Amino acid sequence: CGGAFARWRRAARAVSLHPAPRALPPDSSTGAPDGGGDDALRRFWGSYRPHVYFGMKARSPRSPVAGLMWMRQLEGDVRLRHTCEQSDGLPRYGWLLHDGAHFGVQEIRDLGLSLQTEFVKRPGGQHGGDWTWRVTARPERTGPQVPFISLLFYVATDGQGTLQPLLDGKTRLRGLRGTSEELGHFTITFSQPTTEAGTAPLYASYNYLQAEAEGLHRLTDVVKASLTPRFSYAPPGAPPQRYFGMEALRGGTPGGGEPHSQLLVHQVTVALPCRLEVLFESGSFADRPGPLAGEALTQELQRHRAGFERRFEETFGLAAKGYSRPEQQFAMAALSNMLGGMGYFYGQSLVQSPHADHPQLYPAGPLFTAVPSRSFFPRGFLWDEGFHQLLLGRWEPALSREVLAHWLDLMNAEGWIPREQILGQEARAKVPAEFVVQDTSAGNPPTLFLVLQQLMTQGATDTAFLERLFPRLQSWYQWYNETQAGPEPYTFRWRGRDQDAQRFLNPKTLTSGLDDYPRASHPSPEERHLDLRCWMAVASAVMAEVASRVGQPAGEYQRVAEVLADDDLLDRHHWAEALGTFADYGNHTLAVALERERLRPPPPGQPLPTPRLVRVVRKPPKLQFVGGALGYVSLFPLLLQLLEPTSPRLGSLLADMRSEKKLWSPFGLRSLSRSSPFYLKHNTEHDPPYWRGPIWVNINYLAVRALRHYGQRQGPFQGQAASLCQELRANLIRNIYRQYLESGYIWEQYNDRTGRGQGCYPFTGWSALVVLMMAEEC
Ligand code: 6A9
Repeated sequence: CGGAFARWRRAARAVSLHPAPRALPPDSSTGAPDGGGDDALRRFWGSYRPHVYFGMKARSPRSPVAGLMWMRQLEGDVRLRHTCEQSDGLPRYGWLLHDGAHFGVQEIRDLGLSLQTEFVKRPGGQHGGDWTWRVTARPERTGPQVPFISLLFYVATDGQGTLQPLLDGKTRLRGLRGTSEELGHFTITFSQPTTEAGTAPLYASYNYLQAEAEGLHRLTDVVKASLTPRFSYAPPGAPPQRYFGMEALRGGTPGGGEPHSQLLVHQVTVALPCRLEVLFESGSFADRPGPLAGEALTQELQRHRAGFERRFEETFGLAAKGYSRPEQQFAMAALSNMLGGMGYFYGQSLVQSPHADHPQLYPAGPLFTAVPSRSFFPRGFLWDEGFHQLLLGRWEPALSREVLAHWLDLMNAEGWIPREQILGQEARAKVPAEFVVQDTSAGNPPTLFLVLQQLMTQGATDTAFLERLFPRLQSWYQWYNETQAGPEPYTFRWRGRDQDAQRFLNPKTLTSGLDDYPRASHPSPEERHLDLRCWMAVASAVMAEVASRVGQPAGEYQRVAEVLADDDLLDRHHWAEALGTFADYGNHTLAVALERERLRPPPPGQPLPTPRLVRVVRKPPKLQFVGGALGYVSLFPLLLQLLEPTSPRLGSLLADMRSEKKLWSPFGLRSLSRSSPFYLKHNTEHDPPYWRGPIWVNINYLAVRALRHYGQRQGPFQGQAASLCQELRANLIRNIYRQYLESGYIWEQYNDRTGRGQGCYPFTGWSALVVLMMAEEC
């Protein structure tokens, strides 16, 4: 009975938030000026719905949302575009300019059609001010001839607030009046379509829908269910043409359930080219100089564009470094996509504690974060975020501070932060059920320490900020030390490796972030993971620095930092003399292979079952350094700059890096050596190689950064590091830029033989670090 109670208490701790005062000042994301201050007000509205092609919401838990859908009215091929989907096959889309606070300019190329979607905000009043959208649609020379299109502008509530349609005739929604908790009263106005230049109004057909939805994740379904092809588009002097338009829903809302959202949609069917504007006006904004529309809007956009370019050059200096105009535009787009990929999510994770029988709901909370990919992973990932903020922290340190605070505020009473944040119904809708639950014993590299380190170096952290973070940082640091400890002092081990070793060529280690990177063939408590040890060395050093800045005892952090940076101890735990490199240690054999399982012949008349691939182990494993795994993990002591500039190990890592038989490619460092038996190997039939050869930009960024570091420090390898830095940096920039021009996108990874982008796209999470590589010369 006492045992059961203790277990219950521990299970409860897993879903209790950390008791320290919040790192985020109260109300820091509300629109009220007396709440969070200027920054909060400035950032209240934004394109914080990165999973839709174009949409906005406010940073409040249940904000009303606005968005755009469109259809090309092509005979026999009408598709509704709304959420970013790779299966839409758009030739390109993304932000060309976006400053993270005031405005953004996006280009979307569909087949036969391009859309420019712009927004500008205007401060004023008590609730985050006004904003206007401008959507300009043009025909594209390539692709099918699109005679006319429909643009569908919508506004939806998320469980609170009201929307009241303002109609012009029966089918034209000219605007709406609304209220919500944090927005107060507001109006939205849909302007009539005009020519591209905004001069003359254009003929258009209108449809209008007022409906309920089970939630924001159902908006597409509701609109789809309302479409019928019975409408007629009949500009004067031309023959009428049928088109798909919305009409009132019959037979209830798709999905059923209690309606949670009110939805108003304005459909404009119009010929190309055209331009439309949507004005949001806050009721509390009394002394507005005039509507933010037409010429006034053009001027505001112009002013913001000029300001952006100036600030971009001041921050990154690419023109001064001699980059061409198209290269600068590429870099601006990369940064803008990371900023335009910021989301504001609110909701509850589902987590599994070892002390609980079932997954439990985590407390509800907000997360303001960049996302790795708008189409494929439009949500927060812990270690990705550290890389994102290395870039965004240069653009706007205050933004990074807020993001850090949001992440730390999601910590539980054990000091754990969920790795993948699937918050809210829209986020949940994108993830297959088996991936939703987050394990409370699962870690992920603590890259947020790199961000803190960077911000401190930039002089962008005041004591008050560090004081608010400190108790949480302490717990986070302690969580790693206690739960991810290795078999010996000062060694570490990722928990959460795949248990079913039979199924995999090499059981994965998702928690490390390097998924299928080969580790010991047989997971065991004897394992020591080199990458985690190096992360902990950085974490310790940063903790020491933060502690001393906030006047807390720093000695113990400092001591551990020194122990973990000691090259002799590192050698003892991780230098594999026989392999000539640093390595993991564990229960390992290389004599493994995937083979078709042998099945007994079925009884007569029964069909032959399909044999699966299973792992066969030809030689039993033994405790040893993990061979056959030269790659990113081996480089970690260099990547995180733990080696002394005089260390002979530095020389051998540089040689491995530069060897074309091992890690070097003309497009960047490959994740796994070409000489590894795991190089480009499937892990199961359905699990293609991921971190087994392809080039990943986050680690390559660390490599360039570290080579610069060693290139600036006296030692026997200084010259070699400096020249590798230049070569590697140039290879990466050249290839990522070229792939962008050719494919229209920045990618999740790059092929080590062809340089081609692969994996998901657009991926303007850490791959956008190319901007820093351009800005930071060797
Ligand atoms: C599975 C599929 C619609 C994998 O960038 C995010 C992470 C990285 O943190 C990690 O290091 N990516 C890398 O190895 C993507 C993970 C996506 C998992 C989602 C569900 C949903 O499909």
